[in-house]
Amino acid sequence: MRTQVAIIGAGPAGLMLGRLLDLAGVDNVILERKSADYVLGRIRAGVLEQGTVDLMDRAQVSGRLHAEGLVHHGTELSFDGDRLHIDFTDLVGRHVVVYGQTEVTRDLMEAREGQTIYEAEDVSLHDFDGKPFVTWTKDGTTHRLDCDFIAGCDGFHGVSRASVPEASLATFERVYPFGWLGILVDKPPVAHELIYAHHQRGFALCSQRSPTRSRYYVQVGAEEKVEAWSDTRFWDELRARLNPETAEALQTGPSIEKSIAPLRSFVAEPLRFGKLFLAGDAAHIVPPTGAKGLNLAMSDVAMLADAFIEYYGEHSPVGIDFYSAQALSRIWKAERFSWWMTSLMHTFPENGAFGRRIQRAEFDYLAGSRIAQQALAENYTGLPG
Ligand code: RFL
Ligand code: PHB
Repeated sequence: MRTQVAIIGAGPAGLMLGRLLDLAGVDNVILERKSADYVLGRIRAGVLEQGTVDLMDRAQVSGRLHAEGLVHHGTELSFDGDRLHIDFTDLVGRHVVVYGQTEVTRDLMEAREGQTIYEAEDVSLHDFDGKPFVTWTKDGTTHRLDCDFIAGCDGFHGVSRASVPEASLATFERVYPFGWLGILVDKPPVAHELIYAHHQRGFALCSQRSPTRSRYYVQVGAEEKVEAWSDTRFWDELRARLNPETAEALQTGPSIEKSIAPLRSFVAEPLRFGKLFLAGDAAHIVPPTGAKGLNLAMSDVAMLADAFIEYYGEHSPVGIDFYSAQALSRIWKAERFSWWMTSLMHTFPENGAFGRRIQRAEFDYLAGSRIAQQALAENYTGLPG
């Protein structure tokens, strides 16, 4: 088999890249290790920046997003019960849209015209400094795909970044000593907007997927096991971290999904190795506090798609040469914001009393400064590409 761009991974990054290339007439094949149902079953992000919504428009897959997505003009931060409303629209004239990553993935899967090979095992990348090709096995047979370029969109644990010789790659990482325990429940959200809550017991987040489906998170120790968290224990812990009115209004019910995600900041540099390009979680991880992971993956592939389209359309390598530097500049700003919001909102046992006072001062500064709120709103709703 032969194609122009071999895409590894059918998460949101791989599927969006494939869609943008299909629309531009650039031939591509996606290779995915899991089944389509497995990919759709992963509950992850929920908040889309305007740039991501615009990209869904460009990809002609935004019908359901506009019909069902929930426009949020602001969010609430609370610190030991003190509440602060951040009005994005008033502060920076922008908003975000709550629409699950699962739905983004479904919309892209349904629109897919090019070939996607699911359940491709042992995907291997070859000769990306010369004439690249990819091999995999399926149903006991080994297959080979020759290509001009490989796009590594296979997430943090994928094969693409792992195929790069260690000496060619610089990595920057911070692992946080905690994770988020998340629960999905078929009950209306406790509030119209998201609530990010700092509490001495730990961080909590009230999020949502629709008017009848809610997503809640609590910060837990890195060593915690999901089996130790009954629904009752989760709800009690969440209520203890919210202000009394919110805790009172919370509608609880049986969880339909429950999982723990570790928190990490990570960047690999550069994003190009000969004919291999990294995009999305394959290249970087942010802690979920700033809701940036999916949005960053989308902005990476928008840049990468444009680079490939320019290469094939205008026979110009400028875009592919510039991709790594252009994407990394945006990535590091999102890393900074996600780290900052994580530092403000979580409890860090090692910070001690001084660290807690500094967090409180940061919150009080934010509460009293429109300029500080504008900086938060500008970053949360998404910096320009
Ligand atoms: P994905 O989604 O991990 O997809 C990678 C795909 O590659 C496949 N794969 C392979 N395929 C072939 N061969 C191999 N060897 C392979 N290895 C892996 C995988 O099966 C998978 O299908 O990466 P992508 O596309 O870069 O997308 C990134 C996003 O998924 C991620 O950044 C977000 O989910 C992060 N995130 C959030 N981002 C936001 O923008 N807003 C949010 O509100 C938000 N909330 C979250 C989040 C992530 C979370 N978790 C679970 C880490 C909340 C949570 C709890
Ligand atoms: C979510 O709904 O899953 C979500 C929302 C906002 C975040 C992280 C996760 O910052």
